[in-house]
Amino acid sequence: MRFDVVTLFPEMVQDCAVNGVTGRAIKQGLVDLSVWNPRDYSVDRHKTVDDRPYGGGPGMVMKYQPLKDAVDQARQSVDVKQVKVVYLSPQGKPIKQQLLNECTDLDQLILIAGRYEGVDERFIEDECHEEWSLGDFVISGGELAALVVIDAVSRLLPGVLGDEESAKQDSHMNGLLDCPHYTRPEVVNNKVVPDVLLSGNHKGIALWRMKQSLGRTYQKRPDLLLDKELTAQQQALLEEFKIELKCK
Ligand code: 4GY
Repeated sequence: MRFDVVTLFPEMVQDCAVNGVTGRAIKQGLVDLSVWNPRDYSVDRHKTVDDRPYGGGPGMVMKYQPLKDAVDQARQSVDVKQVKVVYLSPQGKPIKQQLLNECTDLDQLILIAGRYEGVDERFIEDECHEEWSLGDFVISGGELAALVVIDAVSRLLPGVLGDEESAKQDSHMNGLLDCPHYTRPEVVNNKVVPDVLLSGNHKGIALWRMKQSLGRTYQKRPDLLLDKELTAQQQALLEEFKIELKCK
């Protein structure tokens, strides 16, 4: 899969993406990353990419033309079928695991990282298929949001994670929060590791983990349980968790 980021800070994106899981995916040839700087497509002698907002007010707005030409180059640099252009902003659709899962079918995902007060609305309307948000807060530019999307989608691609660290086990892949994890030593601050995890009983461990996932979701993110169908076994595990909670 190929990612293209349109950004005034191409080094920020490249320097970050060469590390960790994304870096390994790129080295393995499972992911391609290209960056496109609108400044390289500015046509005036000052290489202008922004201008004052119509109607007045503080800050600057990214101009349509340098952005449009940068996206066109990104599109024309490969001949593939499934292409999506996404603008990242707090006005976008909140990013959920499901949305990212659907991206794994794409050949090319073009991410637009805005700066200043944002980009000319006509660019969003006419050149972007979708607008996505990390959440209800503001960061200084779309680069970090683009990196989040690249990381989250890359780790879903076949071969990127080893069998050991498989994405299938991740929190949210099943619509639930992750279970607690423990490693050595067996006692920390007088707290012992839950017995079942030391038992070697794999069936028992799997059931305990599912119960914890359900219980933590119920306690920390009850909203996630509203749009989820639990199996009869899961309902029973959650009831057990609630009873144990009352006993504490
Ligand atoms: N939240 N989710 C977000 C953001 C700020 C474009 C410059 C967010 O995705 N991006 O806060 N982006 C950018 C938006 C103009 C500031």
